[in-house]
Amino acid sequence: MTERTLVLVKPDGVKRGLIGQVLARIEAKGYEIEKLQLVRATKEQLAEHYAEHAGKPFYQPLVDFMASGPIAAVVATGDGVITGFRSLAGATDPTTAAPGTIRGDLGRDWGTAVQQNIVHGSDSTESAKREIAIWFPADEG
Ligand code: DAT
Ligand code: MG
Repeated sequence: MTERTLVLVKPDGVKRGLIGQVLARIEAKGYEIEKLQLVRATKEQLAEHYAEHAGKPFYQPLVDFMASGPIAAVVATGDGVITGFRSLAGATDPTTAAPGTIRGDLGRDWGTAVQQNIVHGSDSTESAKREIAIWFPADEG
């Protein structure tokens, strides 16, 4: 089924010049880039985006990190792109993410800052819809 997902290239990925590599992997897999924008996240956007993690010990460092520099926000579309992109991204912690994945191949400096894992990808149809509306408020679906 054709789906849409929200991908973010996080501030570490943008700083390290990895936007192109992330987009290339999405495109090489056969997904389409439907929308793409470089943004500075507002506090409100981050609070909404990471609402499920509010109150967890890593929440504040995560939000601070996400506000530390520009983010590339992407809507990608394709057959099964929601789980498909998460499989391209790899495990949350880049020290255990498999080689061949974005986090496994490109991640570094872990342990103290697992939140620096280059990309975000929506984890369900509901999350994708909710998250696309946060980063592309004018999106009509
Ligand atoms: P994912 O990004 O793989 O969907 P998640 O939704 O569980 O992972 O967490 C969101 C982000 O929060 C994740 O990309 C990195 C950070 N994070 C998650 N668990 C963490 C932990 N135990 N310590 C530090 N940061 C964490
Ligand atoms: Mg998540």
